[in-house]
Amino acid sequence: MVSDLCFIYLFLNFWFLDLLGTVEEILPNLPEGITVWGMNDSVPQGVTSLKEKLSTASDKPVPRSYHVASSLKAPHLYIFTSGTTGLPKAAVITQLQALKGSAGLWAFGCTANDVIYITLPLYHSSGALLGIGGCVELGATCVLKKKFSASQFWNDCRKYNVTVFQYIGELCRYLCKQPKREGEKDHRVRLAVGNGVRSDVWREFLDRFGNIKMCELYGATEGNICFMNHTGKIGSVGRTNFFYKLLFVFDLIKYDFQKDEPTRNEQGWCIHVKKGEPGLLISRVNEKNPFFGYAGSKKHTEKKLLYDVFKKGDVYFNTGDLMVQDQNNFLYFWDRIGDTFRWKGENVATTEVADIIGMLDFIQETNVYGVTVPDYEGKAGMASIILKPNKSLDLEKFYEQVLTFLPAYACPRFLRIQEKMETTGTFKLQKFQLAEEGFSPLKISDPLYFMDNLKKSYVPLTKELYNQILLGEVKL
Ligand SMILES: *[C@@H]1O[C@H](CO)[C@@H](O)[C@H](O)[C@H]1NC(C)=O
Ligand SMILES: *[C@@H]1O[C@H](CO)[C@@H](O)[C@H](O)[C@H]1NC(C)=O
Ligand SMILES: *[C@@H]1O[C@H](CO)[C@@H](O)[C@H](O)[C@H]1NC(C)=O
Ligand SMILES: CC(=O)N[C@H]1CO[C@H](CO)[C@@H](O)[C@@H]1O
Repeated sequence: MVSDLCFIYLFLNFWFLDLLGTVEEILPNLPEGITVWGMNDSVPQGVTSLKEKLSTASDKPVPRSYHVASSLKAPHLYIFTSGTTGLPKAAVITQLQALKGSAGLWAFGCTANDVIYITLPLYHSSGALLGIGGCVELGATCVLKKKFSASQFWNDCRKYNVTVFQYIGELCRYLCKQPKREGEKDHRVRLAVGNGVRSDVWREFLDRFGNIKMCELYGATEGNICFMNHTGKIGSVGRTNFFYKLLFVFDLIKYDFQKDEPTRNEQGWCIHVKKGEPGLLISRVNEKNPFFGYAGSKKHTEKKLLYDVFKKGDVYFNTGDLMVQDQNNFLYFWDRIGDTFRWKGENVATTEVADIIGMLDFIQETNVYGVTVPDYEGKAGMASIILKPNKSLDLEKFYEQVLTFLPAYACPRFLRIQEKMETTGTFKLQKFQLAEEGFSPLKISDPLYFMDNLKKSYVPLTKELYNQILLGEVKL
């Protein structure tokens, strides 16, 4: 198995050729002992041709001595976690994690007869460990797409007889936003495995593309915790039971959005949330459930850990995700902590606001975040949107939509129209940069609007209006 996983690098080499120029620049400066391999007939000096080596390699099974891992805790590879906030960090993936990851598709009922379509980047754990590792483990067929394309997705599925695909974040939503076509249920896809699909999108997806079993999987690249949907319940990432409790010791704890840290009681301990209340998901770190941290910097590793949570000396991994557990122990994703902001003493879940705005027929893309307004506590909501091609912005309709479906505190005070949005490698929207840019029409060239409750609409945010807001003459 361990030797099989080496094939991951083979696949990755197809991608590597695109980046050869970048690697070439630093080749002379690489420390001794690092070998760069290229999957091509001709490779530049300093790079070893894997194709050439393969052509002379034996086709006999690999001797056992080569595929015995010396230690399950030894690093298997490093994976850069996406930089939604701050800089990317290299998470250490051990042999054990790679082995566990490769069992994911099997656990969801995939077999050697499945054809698995992977459009996710292979530099993340989902595509590389669960996807490629999973295919190798099963001996299943893998259809690799260099870059996800919403318009070609179903054609590819038909062409290659795809039975299973992997999704992440916004992929299903992009597919739902495609213009409707004839015969959309005409395919062999029976299962989709991934994470982060919102419940409204999940429903729409099933309605439109047929009876595909959607298996939500929750797990951070560097995390020591993982949930799987064991029920196919819409919106839920999984259900806890005795078995899970035994395997993964996790808790949901109260979070203080003002201070941006877990709430502690008078004794200094963290507090469990009640069922139905959002809480920060943390998981116990110990011998059985270790956390391997990030390469290089101890600081990054420390930041992900919480100490003395419920008693002196205990250690927990902070997932950074807020979850809600219902009365029947189903877990639902609520928001990322960095994404939730506080306004008028209330916590605004940006995913909820984005879902409501996304229902409007002229909206292509929505990104919700909080901006700082002088003399106001918390953050005022801003919705940055992209319009659908050939659709025009209806400000009154927008106003009506948010006011009807959202509590007053969650209605975005500002609206920004963008031509295109920067996303991280996993399609996550870059909020950090936008939040930094604030709401000043002097600095931002995109059209900006302001929620006007008297006019019952959004109005252009002029320089005059901006100044009135800063002076407190116009209240938010
Ligand atoms: C790959 O090999 C081909 C054929 O030998 C060559 O023309 C091409 O330049 C090579 N590509 C790179 C990126 O080195
Ligand atoms: C897909 O299945 C059909 C019918 O079973 C078969 O004729 C075709 O060759 C398959 N396509 C691929 C790419 O395997
Ligand atoms: C938008 O409108 C133009 C001109 O009316 C048309 O050529 C184009 O195909 C339209 N695009 C879409 C995506 O509907
Ligand atoms: C992995 C797993 O347990 N998947 C389950 C997801 O939900 C369906 C529908 O209830 C179950 O049949 C699967 O077993």
